Amino acid sequence: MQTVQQHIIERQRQEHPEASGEFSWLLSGIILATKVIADQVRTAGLNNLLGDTGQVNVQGEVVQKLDDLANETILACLGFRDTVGIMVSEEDDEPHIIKEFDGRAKYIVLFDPLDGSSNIDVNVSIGTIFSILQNREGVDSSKVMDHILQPGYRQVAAGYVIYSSSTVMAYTTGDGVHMFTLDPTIGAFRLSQEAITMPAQRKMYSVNEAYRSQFPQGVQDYLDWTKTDEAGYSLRYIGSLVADFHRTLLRGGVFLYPPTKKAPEGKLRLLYEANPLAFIAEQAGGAATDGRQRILDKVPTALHERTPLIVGSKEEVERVASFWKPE
Ligand code: P6P
Repeated sequence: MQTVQQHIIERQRQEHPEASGEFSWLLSGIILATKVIADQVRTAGLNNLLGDTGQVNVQGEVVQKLDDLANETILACLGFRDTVGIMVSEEDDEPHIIKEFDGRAKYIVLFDPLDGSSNIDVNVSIGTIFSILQNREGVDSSKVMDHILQPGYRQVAAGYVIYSSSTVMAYTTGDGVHMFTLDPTIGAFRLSQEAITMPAQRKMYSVNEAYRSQFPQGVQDYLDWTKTDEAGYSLRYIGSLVADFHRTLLRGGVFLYPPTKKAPEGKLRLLYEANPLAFIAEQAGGAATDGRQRILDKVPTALHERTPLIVGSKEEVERVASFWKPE
């Protein structure tokens, strides 16, 4: 049996012997938070935690009670990890400045505390997504946005936790993708799959086709092709990003959230949704683009900016690109 903490320390020892354990200390804060969230999600129906708070967040979305709880849980579990300088949450307009960057505090944690929360009340799988950057050498701590708005290829780690029939964590630090299942009898995430590779192709696409008429013509052409006898694709769409991505990571296929007339830059957020999932996808041998460029090469210009997202098996992402070449 290997827990995620042991795995992280072991990999750090092998891959980054110079690491002083600060990074694994940070990750253990995230692990603690997601164990608490898993318990809150599992018992929400019993503790009057379903439904919304009546508030609307910076995204213009109604805040579910569990969104708030998950957000506060992560802020509390990480706020006292002296290696964290800044935290960025999907739920909060502004970054949380925890402390000045110094020799020890050098990490920026960006997260969507509970993605897909509109599905909570109907017991559909939901998830936490996180991305970790390091502060930029030589840039003053006061230049907060300069430290945050880094392209995704600079991430030092990324991961997600899916709260479903079981609670599963996947993470990467750039040395492959590793997956752990929460063992409720001991309260620890135990290694379930190491060095996961995404199948290079699979005849499965995942998109909300209700918006089809709003998609760029090239995307509509791709969707028409998938329905031909020659193509023979099937469609799976859960409407919860972490669940749709988790299936794509393990079984292959392609997930698309293209631009629509209502959301010309797509609906999903670059910093704490597309970037971490793109890092994981590439580390598993997959690919992620916004239709024009690699997600991880995009230079962010705003904290909550959105991006179109095409992510999944390399060949499937390339096949979408063969139909849709945005001008
Ligand atoms: P639509 C959930 O609200 C979410 O942010 C993602 O989890 C999911 O992939 C997407 O929105 C679903 O959006 O427009 O298909 O309902």
